[in-house]
Amino acid sequence: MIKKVLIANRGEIALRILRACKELGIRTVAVHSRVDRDLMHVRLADESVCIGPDSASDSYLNIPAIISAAELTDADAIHPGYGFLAENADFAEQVEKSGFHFIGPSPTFIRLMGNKVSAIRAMIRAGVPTVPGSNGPLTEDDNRTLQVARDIGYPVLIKAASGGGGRGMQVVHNEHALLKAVQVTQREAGSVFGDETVYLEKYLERPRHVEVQVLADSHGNVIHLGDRDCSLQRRHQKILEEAPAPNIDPDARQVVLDACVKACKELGYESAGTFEFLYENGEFFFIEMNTRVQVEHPISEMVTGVDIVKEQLRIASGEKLRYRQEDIKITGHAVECRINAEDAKTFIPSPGRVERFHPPGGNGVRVDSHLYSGYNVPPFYDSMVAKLITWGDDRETAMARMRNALDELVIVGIKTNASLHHRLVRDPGFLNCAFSIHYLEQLMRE
Ligand code: MV4
Repeated sequence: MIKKVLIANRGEIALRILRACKELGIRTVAVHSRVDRDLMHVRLADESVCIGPDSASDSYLNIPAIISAAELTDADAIHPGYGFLAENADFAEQVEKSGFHFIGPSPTFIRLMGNKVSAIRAMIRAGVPTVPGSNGPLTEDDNRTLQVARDIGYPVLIKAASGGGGRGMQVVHNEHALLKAVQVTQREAGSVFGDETVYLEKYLERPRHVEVQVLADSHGNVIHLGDRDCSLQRRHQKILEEAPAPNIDPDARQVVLDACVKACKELGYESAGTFEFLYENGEFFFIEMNTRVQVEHPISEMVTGVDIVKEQLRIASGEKLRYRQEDIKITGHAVECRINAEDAKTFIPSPGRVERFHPPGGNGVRVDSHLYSGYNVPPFYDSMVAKLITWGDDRETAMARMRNALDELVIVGIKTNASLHHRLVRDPGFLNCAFSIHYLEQLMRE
């Protein structure tokens, strides 16, 4: 069993990982930037190491500093959390070459999924439904590019193979615009990602974003923990998520859940992972796979009772999964609101001192946050400061509890987007599940 974990992250997820380690009797090392010395998890960790100045590139992205800290403290494993180095295959490789466990899948697998073209090809081979498209890079052969687009029909979307998360994409509505757009996207991809490879897909105009959570151990055992709807987003930043995804065709759901499990087995996946799909007119289309624990993992924990981070730690220790698929029952409904330190209308970040913090409570309420009264939110990192998560027997109860939780929440001293959530959880279109990935941005425009 892993005895000591270095937590290569900050904020709420560092605290979440620390709590899981403590429950399992694993010792913890916090690494932090200079400004982050007062973080909650730094105080609670068995040991802490300052790995650099405030800027993330000098600290949480500083691979040699993190590996040195692991050597200095004699850690066995490194948990990357999400963001920062979590999906950096070179980091995972260096962690392993230095003799530590990387808590996540192999560097090879991270690389396979990091390239969206190789990810899609792997999923096609494994029988996961993908978006109709080029199923590979666009070539120099313009006639072939034109033909692929003609075959799938306009509008089409050009995507960078090294993109993902919304960067490096362009919609094309007709044949006249295609080749120019391909060229522009290639140039952009080359300068932003250092890789000009682009591919093409049918552009789905009003899909929902539905993802499937999986857990896979090093013995070939794989389970899914159901799905989540993450459609409510702005500029590719998720704002509110719920599990299970509401109003999904039950047959299509069962097929896609089984396909994800089968794909993990065939591809030899290990650790927690997420398959991202677009869902439109009762059909699922794979777009990307995330090889990390995600921000929204708690809602899957709430409806399954499985502790995803503890399972990640156990899997990295070589243990077998403690659940078979039959053991997993999706019970009730969960929703998560991401509370960001930002202006609710302009989205301008609002760092500063939190004069007063009062988290909500009660039956079915979970708060994942590193905030405390007197904490100073630094301006250097992501603005998310808390996740409010509620559970109920059904979607209505979970939403009613979220309305209460938002009413109880007190954060004084910084601006937050809580009022946006307050509005969302009363919005008739949202409550009736009449939404797509464009819903929130449309609502903001009105
Ligand atoms: C798409 C799409 C429509 N059609 N692919 C955006 C981020 C990246 N993960 C994939 N994205 C999209 N791919 C096809 N073929 C629309 C999006 C998209 C989106 C996807 C998920 C969540 C939010 C989104 C917001 C805008 C566009």
